[in-house]
Amino acid sequence: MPAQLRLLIEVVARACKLISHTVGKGALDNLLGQLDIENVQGEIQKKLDVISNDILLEANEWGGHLAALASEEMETIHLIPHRYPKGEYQLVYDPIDGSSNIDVNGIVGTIFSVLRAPEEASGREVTEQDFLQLGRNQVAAGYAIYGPQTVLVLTVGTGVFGVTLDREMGSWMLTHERMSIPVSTREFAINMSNARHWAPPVQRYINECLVGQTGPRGVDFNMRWMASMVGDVHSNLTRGGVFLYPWDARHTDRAGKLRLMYEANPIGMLVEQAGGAATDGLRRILDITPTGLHQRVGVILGSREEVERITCYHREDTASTG
Ligand code: FDP
Repeated sequence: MPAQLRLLIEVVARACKLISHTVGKGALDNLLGQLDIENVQGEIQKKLDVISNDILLEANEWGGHLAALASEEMETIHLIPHRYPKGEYQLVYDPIDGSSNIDVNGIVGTIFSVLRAPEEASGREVTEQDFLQLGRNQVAAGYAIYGPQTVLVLTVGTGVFGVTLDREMGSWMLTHERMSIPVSTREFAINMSNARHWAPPVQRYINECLVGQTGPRGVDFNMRWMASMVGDVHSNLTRGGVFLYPWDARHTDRAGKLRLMYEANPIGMLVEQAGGAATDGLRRILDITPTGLHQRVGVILGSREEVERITCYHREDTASTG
């Protein structure tokens, strides 16, 4: 692994350790609740969103491994200041995924994606355009999940592994080698309260799961919804499952809720590296050409057989409606 990439991952892991510690303090350090400010997506920022964003920013600025960073919480990219050495990578992250869980002591996480700065940018400052690369070009991706245990799950394109934070020792221990998503599953994760707004292929799939043994699938399904993508995806990576946050008819102006660059792409890379699949219903997530840093996308990912089935339902629907 290139030295700068190794350093980048070490720095991100160290920052995640600090975020884990901070999340664990909660009300003790007056860290719950929201601020009176909105991020670029018009969402009210929680205190921990802002603190965690700054932790990752400050940890990564000066090490000489990055050319620039971008985050859910910042409108545009952050260039490494001239006083620090510049590196060849670009980091994109969601500092706290599942923010609505913060105040209820539920699962939250940090998601990150690593891109290489384009060669043509070597003699100049990188631009926002330089970040708009296909997900399949990511050189590394990962998440940290802050639950009963803090686990960092990582890929550099050669499989997926996880390290658990030993809180007493302050060190990461390799605990999950070669993580893989079972090809088949009988478990789905979706916010059922949005059912009436989904497109017909998603309604068809979930309805078939719900009727269980008596329906066309002939088996009963189980459901999970942790309201944190990292939590549900960690469950997929641990025991299989399919996670959906699909397009819905309330927002005809946007392709989905989740963000391509710092949610769907890194999780898509991890899921594929673990033997699963990730699509937006029709296209492989990692093949979607980004048009903006904060672009949204429909997401269907996890156990391969189920993702292929849902994608097939979308294709059939598109073929029949033209
Ligand atoms: P959140 O908005 O709370 O940060 O990233 C978006 C996300 O959480 C996912 O982690 C989660 O799966 C989903 O949105 C939760 O959305 P709902 O509140 O609509 O269920």
